[in-house]
Amino acid sequence: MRRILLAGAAATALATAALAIADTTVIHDPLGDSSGGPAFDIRRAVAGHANGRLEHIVVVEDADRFTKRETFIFIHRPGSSVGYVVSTHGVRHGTTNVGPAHVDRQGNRIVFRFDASSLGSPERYRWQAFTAAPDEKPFDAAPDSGTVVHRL
Ligand SMILES: [Ca+2]
Repeated sequence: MRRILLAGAAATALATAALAIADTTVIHDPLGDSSGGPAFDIRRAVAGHANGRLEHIVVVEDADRFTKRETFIFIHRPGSSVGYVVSTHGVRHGTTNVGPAHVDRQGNRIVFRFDASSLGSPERYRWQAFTAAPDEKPFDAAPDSGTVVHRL
């Protein structure tokens, strides 16, 4: 009986690991392609989950105190012609704030956590991470052009 339980636990752990990998998307971006210097030069952008929330992580070359508030996630949800932007101001759908976002800088990692319900709990969405100062074109983006799918 004990052996069966352990085998079941191992199978569950494997299934959980596979699910975690299946819905984590990683985009690698070249270094040296930021017009805003190394603080805004994206090295990697990740879409995944943490503690039941959506978690996006943007890794830059050398973050400074401005990077946290000048890093954004653009999101396009199927069925919505208006995009979402996630930042230190929360989750915005057009000009409407539709939910909170917790944004934290951990070394060179900018971590965004927010609820899928803010996006209307879609099965998938498309996203692009970018760094930018207000009213300027992006310093860098990942992917460099277009968006990538995150399946929930
Ligand atoms: Ca880059």
